[in-house]
Amino acid sequence: MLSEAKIQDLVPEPDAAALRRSIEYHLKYTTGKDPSAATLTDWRLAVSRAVRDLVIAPWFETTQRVYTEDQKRVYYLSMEFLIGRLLEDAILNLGLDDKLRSIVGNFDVDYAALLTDEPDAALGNGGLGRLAACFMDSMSTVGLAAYGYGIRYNHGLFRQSFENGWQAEEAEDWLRQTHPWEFERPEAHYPIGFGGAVSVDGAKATWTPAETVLAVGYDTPVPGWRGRWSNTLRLWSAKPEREFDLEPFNRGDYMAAAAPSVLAETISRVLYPDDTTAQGKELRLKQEYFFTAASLADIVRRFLAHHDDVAKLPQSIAIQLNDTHPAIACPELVRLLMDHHGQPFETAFEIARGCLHYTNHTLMPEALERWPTDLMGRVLPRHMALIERIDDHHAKSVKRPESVKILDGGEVRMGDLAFIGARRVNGVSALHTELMKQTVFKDLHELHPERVVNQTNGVTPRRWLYNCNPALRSLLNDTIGETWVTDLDRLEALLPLADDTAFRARFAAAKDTNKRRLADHLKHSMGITLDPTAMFDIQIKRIHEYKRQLMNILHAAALWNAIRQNPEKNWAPRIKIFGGKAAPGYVMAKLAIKLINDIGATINKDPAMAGRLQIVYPPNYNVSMAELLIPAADLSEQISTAGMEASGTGNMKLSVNGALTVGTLDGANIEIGEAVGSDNIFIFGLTAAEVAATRAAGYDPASHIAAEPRLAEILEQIASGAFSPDDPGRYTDLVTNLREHDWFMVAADFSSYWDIQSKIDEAWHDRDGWHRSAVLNTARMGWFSSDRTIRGYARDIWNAGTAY
Ligand code: T68
Repeated sequence: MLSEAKIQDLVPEPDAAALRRSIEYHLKYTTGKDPSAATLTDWRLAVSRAVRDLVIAPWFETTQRVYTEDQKRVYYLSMEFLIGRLLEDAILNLGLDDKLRSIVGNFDVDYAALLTDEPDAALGNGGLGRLAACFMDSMSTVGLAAYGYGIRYNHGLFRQSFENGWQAEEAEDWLRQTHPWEFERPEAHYPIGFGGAVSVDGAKATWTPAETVLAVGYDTPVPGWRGRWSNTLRLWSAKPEREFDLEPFNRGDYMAAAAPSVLAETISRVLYPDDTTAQGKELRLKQEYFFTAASLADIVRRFLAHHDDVAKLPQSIAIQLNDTHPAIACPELVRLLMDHHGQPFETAFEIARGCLHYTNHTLMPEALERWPTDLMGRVLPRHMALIERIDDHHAKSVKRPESVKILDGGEVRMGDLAFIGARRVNGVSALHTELMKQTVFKDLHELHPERVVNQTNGVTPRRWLYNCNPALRSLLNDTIGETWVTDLDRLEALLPLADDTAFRARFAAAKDTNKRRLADHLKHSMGITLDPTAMFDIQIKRIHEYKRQLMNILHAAALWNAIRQNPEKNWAPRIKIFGGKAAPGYVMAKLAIKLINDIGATINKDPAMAGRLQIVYPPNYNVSMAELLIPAADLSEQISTAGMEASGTGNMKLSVNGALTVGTLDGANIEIGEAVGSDNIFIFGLTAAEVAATRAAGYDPASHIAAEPRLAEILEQIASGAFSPDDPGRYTDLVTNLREHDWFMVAADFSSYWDIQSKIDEAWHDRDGWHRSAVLNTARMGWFSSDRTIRGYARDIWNAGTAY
């Protein structure tokens, strides 16, 4: 363990004068600007570099220490890292906030504007990518030797705007400006092959790819709390092996000469924006193989730099596959061990399986990746042959092979490949892990009952409490000290204070500050006015049928009808706030966005709703917007059809920030309910078992609609064009679908949702009781720190140590 003195040496508290000089230096010599000509972005880059300099020493120290002590290394392979902004995170981690605020102010630069000038690194779609980013933070904070590996997309998740209430997408462009946190590593490059042919000579196979691109690494240091440990995030960018083909160039065909570069660079050009449907696109397969193969080449190279026996790989390293996107790692590692290191197949497979672990994030059949065997065979011929061999090998070892084949109906089932090739397979909440065992992996689980384990998700308390909620942070620090930042269970010390009137008032004041901060932001960005004393009722997440934003907006419409009928009733003033993007090709989700905006427009312009009900949908929800919305929420909507949300992590962020949850018994909501207590959460709706039973018995939405006049009425209104007079037929299909199919059981749960929302109205009127519950939510959510999750993976899956 690093002694405290050593830590001080590594991250010396820079005095203000030194920090100031460093910023001036970087402005002048790194950015090349005179202070009088510097733009806000120039200043931001200079400040970022001055801050970055401070994490270099602990970064080197960590790397060296892991090397000399030959610590077990963990490799987290993920197609997505939804990082967000880095500057403020680094400043707060290092404890430099006050100093920098004053230094930057003295340069006559607006500190808040400087921080928000940084574009979000949006290299992910949603929960899966954000989880990877929280894990990177926690692995550094607990002092685990870890590397994240992913893709350095030129374009992250698209920017969303609303055109006449419809979602429009624009390309995102975060790399147009210099990204000051990364270091290009031109020396860390690997040729990655595609296509071509395999020649076999006895036991030896040689793959000659038809096409090769270079994977070039870009490293970002990931400092843990107070900079005492720093791991590396290495993202791969695709480059052409050669920029130009000389032959066409000499002929004067300049376009053809540049062809190799165009082809190579498309691989890391853009993040696929669909977070559910696994579309069998060749480019996607190439992206998956590209980053997996580069990462494995790097991992094996690092191992061989100071070991000589590849059979010992499983003792030295653990690889975590974040969903099936890097599942090609199994045949790729087998290929390296056989074709490059001379291992026989069985040994190679056992070594590979000793290193690999797989996290499943969804049970939805349309999200489970399957690749046509002819596509796989064409793009990765050697891997296709190895997958067949792995499939046969596994089938031979089991009694009923038919049910557990990787190759099925002309397709490669990547979930089964990942399961068969992994030492451990985990789900992301207790319910999800149970359902995995009973459904998608039933047969495989019966064959390998020790393989499936649970690791309930968590969120980093640095970004999602300390950094995003300064008002609550200072209250917590004043009351219980600062140790909660790395030991979130300490929040339990707040329990007795839930009954302390003075403390509750301060807790409520912090919430009020955050609501005003959000209201100010929306005033500036959208020109709308929010009453900060109203209930902020927030649903923020990707737009999906199973997440049921539709049920939430139907509730708003029903509330609108009810308030108009009885305006004098003591309604709890509510502002329903939505945030989230739909996959560009997801027609139903995009229609739901338009419906939210149509119903919102009708409600917002009705004078009878003033002070009672308002709908707000700011466009382009992203990590930075989440940091503003989450601390301001009173009510957190977690209303998925039970059995469909694997875990959820927004549910955790909102609750730890003192929002009360209205939710179904789905994913981690169940564990959140157990932690905060049934009096402090609003649970409604069918359970996962009831959803399954209802479906099995032949679900009939029409009977539920007939029994619930409020729902029947709004469906009539929507179908007749009450919210879309410009196009009365706009929602005909949507309503027909609800009346006749309703796969996500909105009709079955609507009454229960309406009732719980009425209870929530009552609870809101007892504001003291509400704040008491809010305090208890914060106090009891400590277990949902991603530090706890990472310690669980280290103990149960990776068998790796932590320094702190
Ligand atoms: C989410 N999955 C789960 N997928 O939906 C959520 N998919 O319940 C869970 O909390 C979270 O993972 C973390 O475990 C996703 O976010 C994707 O983003 C995704 C991306 C590409 C392809 C498929």
